[in-house]
Amino acid sequence: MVITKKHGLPENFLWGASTSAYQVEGANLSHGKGPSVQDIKTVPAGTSELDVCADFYHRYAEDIALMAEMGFKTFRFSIAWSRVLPEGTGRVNQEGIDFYNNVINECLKYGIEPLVTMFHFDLPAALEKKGGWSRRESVDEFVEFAKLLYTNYGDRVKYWLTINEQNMLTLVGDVIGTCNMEGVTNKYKKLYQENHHMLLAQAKAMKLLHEMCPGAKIGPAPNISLVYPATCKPKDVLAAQNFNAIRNWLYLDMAVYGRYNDLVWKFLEEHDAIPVIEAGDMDIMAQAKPDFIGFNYYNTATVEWDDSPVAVTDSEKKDQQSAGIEPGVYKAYPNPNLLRTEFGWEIDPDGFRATIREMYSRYHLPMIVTENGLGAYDKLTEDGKVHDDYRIEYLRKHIEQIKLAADEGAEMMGYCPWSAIDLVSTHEGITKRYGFIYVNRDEFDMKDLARYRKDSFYWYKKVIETNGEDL
Ligand code: BGP
Repeated sequence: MVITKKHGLPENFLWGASTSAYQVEGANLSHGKGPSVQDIKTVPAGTSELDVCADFYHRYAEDIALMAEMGFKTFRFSIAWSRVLPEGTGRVNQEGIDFYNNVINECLKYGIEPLVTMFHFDLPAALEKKGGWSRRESVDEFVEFAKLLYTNYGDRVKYWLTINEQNMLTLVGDVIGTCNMEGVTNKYKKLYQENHHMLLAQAKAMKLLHEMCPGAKIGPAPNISLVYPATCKPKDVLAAQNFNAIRNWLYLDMAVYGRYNDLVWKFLEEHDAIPVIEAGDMDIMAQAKPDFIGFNYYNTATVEWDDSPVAVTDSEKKDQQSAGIEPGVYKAYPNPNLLRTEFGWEIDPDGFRATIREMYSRYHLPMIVTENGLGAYDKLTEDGKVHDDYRIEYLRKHIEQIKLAADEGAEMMGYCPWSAIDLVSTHEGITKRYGFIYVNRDEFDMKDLARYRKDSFYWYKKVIETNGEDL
């Protein structure tokens, strides 16, 4: 038998870009939408409220037309749970249902496949007030939400993502405004119980989609960054394996194989944090199968072994891309070989390929990049231009690595950088811009919110036209 392997990017590669509801829509407390955890958090100092964002709620048609002009094959956006279910469960807000119907139909009008994230950091506040993901009921609440989405949109949406960056919700939820640690004595116990409920909710949602919408495809969307050891000291290698397990593999081992990662299990035992697992949970996890893996990649992480006593706390500013410190397990190490963005995030295109290789050899599933990109203080010139050559450079180098990984055999389905259009960052305001489309507003001055095509807009259009040949 002759075995042939496909190489390179497929003809139907899904070029596009991403957004999330609470970061782009605005209208956060109007048109029947209930508040989410993002609307009740204290916004970080120096950043604005979420009532306007990029005003996508009112300008989606104009924005999707611009995406079509770039040649998008897909558009990844999320559905705000509390826009369709203002209290998280029960009463449906028809206006919210209609809004996403309009967004989906607008995409399809241009032949753009909607890639829908079901949950992106915005748990309904009504559910959070009852205890959020720490309650067992949260599993059924998510399934109710999933069923509502499949019922309303399943006839047209073929690609679904369950939970955006569940690993970051667990590791740095305090930074992205999704978790409240008040009065909690054992943070691990709380976080990993919530994590178990999310994993189960995800598994049930994957199974349900396959039952309700045969032919539709679904996958998880964690933030995956390969972890390097700081040196070739064997202990540093162990530390890197620890953090790889805790940051990355726990989530994908569960989504794909339905089992807890052994190193993480041991870590949880040592922290008295084994979650309550009910009879049948693990069967459901094992039966649920993703069709592909969606993943966000910004850069790699580097760690060293840490021998400090448990009392040492993490003094480093922690966010999605920083490893922080887990005493006796790993400690962040600034990689001296990498450049950084204006916001201090390391830039590592080779690490992108290394991450893809590792994921493919572990899981052998098709992969779609659901985020990747560079946040910067872009400047609009007098004549309405944005010369974001630094972004083009970043994206070009990362796409080169996807192509190399695909040549090596990895099945790459698509690429959706962050973000389609400027939107509000998780904790650093809207002037940390990522989009191909500039939104004319500042942090507190809403100006006219007009849209401008950045240089990267024209560049990406050409990349899509040539299926990645002309970078
Ligand atoms: C990811 C999130 C996005 C997004 C992006 C950029 O972790 O999924 O929602 O915001 O990071 O991060 P930031 O907004 O912090 O710059």
